[in-house]
Amino acid sequence: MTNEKEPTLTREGFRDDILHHLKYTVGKDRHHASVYDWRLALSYALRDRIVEPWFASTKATWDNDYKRVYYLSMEYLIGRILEDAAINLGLKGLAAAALLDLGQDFDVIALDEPDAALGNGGLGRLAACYMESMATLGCPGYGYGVRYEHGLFRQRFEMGQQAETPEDWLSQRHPWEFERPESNYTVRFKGHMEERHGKTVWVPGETVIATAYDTPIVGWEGRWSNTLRLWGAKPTTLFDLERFNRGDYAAAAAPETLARTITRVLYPDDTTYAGKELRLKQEYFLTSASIKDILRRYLESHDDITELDKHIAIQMNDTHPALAGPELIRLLVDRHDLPFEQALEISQNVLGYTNHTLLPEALERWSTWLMGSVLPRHMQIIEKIDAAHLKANPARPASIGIVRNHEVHMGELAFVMANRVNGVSALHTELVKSQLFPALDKLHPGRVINVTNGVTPRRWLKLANPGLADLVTETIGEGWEADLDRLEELVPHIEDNGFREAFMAVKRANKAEAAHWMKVKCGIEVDPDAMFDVQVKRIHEYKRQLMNVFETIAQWHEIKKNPEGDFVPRVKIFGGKSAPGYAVAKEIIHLINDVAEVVNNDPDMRGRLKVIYPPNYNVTMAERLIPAADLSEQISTAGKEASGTGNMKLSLNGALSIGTLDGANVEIRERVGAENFFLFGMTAQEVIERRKNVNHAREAIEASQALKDVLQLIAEGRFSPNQRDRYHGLVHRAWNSDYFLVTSDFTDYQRAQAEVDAAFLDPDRWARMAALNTAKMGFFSSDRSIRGYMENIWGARSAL
Ligand code: B1H
Repeated sequence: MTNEKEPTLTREGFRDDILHHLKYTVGKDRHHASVYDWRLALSYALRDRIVEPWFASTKATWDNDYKRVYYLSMEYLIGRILEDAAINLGLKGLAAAALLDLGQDFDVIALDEPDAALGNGGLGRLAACYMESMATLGCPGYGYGVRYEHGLFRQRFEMGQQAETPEDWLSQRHPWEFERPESNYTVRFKGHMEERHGKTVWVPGETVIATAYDTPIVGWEGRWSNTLRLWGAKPTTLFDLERFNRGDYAAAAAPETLARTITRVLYPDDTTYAGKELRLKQEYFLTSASIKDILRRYLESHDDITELDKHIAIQMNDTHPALAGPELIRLLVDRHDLPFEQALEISQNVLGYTNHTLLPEALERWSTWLMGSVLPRHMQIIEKIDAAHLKANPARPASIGIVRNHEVHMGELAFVMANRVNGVSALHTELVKSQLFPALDKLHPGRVINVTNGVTPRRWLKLANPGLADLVTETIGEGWEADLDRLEELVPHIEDNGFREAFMAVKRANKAEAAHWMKVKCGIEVDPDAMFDVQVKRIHEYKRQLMNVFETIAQWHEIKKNPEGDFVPRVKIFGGKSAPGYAVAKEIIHLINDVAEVVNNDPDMRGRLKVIYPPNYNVTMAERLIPAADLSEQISTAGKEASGTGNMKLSLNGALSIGTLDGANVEIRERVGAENFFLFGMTAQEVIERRKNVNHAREAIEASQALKDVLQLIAEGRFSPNQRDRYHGLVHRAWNSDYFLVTSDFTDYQRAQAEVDAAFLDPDRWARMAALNTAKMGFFSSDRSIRGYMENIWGARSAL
């Protein structure tokens, strides 16, 4: 599948391509072109190079009738595309050289691109890594998603508090997509059911058109390319001319407003579901358009709809697209005249469901009233699925029902409709079986399997950390990018002083670069020789940024008490957004910023402690901070973080972890070895036990003078001098409820932090541990994850 034209591509040729696009696609001459114009021209020139492998991949799939995999996700947190595409095509060097001839700087141009932020956090970023790995592995596949006009909001800090402004990535031209106005489907909502000639007919009350926008996703070395198809919404009737002529312009535009509302904005909730009618409509919009498109493509080259399950697999990324089951059945029954039982069986053979969380607030439930009013036909079908499943399992507990207490439980629906259900780390999968779906797991043994998450090494090492990537290549040769297990070959080199020095020199350079960026971005000077202690992820109580701030305050207090003492210098770096409606998380953000203000302006802290919280953490910021991290904070309450993927990225880039036995931390620790992982805290089982003691928080605080002092300092208003009672609520909750057990794990966390300090004081030991982290991360390549999905869930084969 290699692009045969590529060897002939020269620096001059590529320069001409860029100039051609600048002139004929962008419409600018080179003397008046802005960075934006150059970026578009470069993007189009690169995109041209994807088209050949893209067409070739599509043709190969048709010609060989490969099994196709469809990934349905409400989120794709892609980030920037240009540099990633250039690297995968092997054209970054050539592009940079060609631009140099034109007086332009590749890095400046790449940085001009806005992040495609069509996701909240880990779940959306995972979908993006998986799309890239499927292309790398030659897994014939399509991603389906929503083309949100506004991705995840931009975060600002106003007096230390999070404020949100709309994100606006589509206000600029988006050069990576191809609009497909000819690929469109009518999606229907509301209305009622009627009996006509013995058939039930859905008479919809609202309709919108889903129209396709395709982005080619190119894999490593451009050997294969898949399509990410995002659906935009268009009105079925443009506008009401009669109303317009009467002068009622607002009412005339109603159809357009209705349509555009659906794809207007990404719901900014991570691990909590919104429960809003519009969200249900978005989910059905994605699902319906995708399933119709899938059936259309299937029937273009196959006659027998009953053979569908031999030729395709559909993966549901959490329950957000779980209407795929009822929708597929609806189309098979109502349009293709299959009996319900057969439609059910085919659909089950086709579908897979990935669960990403056990948190009760994230488990989608829709009232039967809302489901029945937005999707009356689907409500009927869901009840039939439920009845058929209950009938097939007479000796069952009540808890397996899909419809319970007048609510549709989307987790149970997805489980029943899927032939494989998977968790995202070994621990999480065990908990899916034992805590989330115990009865369903017993009824369907073997259905729940594990596929531990992974991250793409192309973006998270090659692109984000070119210094380390080059060192790896110098040390073990080329090819590790698509065979990450080869990082293991670094292990013997860790004994070599020269290698360790080179490894730490890369880290030092990355830290210096990040320090410069922090100075520009936050106006705070940090010492690149201090330990960079990084916690970057969504702000959530279960992720326990609060415990990290408490520890920061304890450290500040220690230094205040002993200003002449010796302390290991640390820069505490935080990054992450809170859901706009999540008041407790917003309070934690406020506290971090308040503590930063006090710490960073305290002369006693100079050379010892700094707190940095750059606003608007996103994929691009992750690419800056992760390569500069020494310490990775993975400190969630055990049993709550399904997997984590930031933990993998940080280890891959040579950061040591301080963490709990949660999610994929367990597997990371297994691989790097217990002596190279700073473990602390209760296990998932101990967490459950601990909560039975209603006085757990009070007892934990009473047992620790340091923690008592921390809470006292916060309560006194030492970090909020102009509003001393600001954190009374927070302190009260720490003493009296503390569901996520910050106080119970705090003392052990401090103990582990002291061990971190001791290790950092021995640079040679630290270097060995850091290099070992990189060397042992091969397993966490998303290529390994996708192979697992292909073999154990999709039954798909590589086309390469
Ligand atoms: C994860 C979500 C999530 N789990 C609901 N669940 C959402 C749930 O908009 N919603 O309604 C959005 C997102 N996200 C994360 O998935 C887990 O917390 C991480 O531990 C995991 O690594 C990641 C990928 O599997």
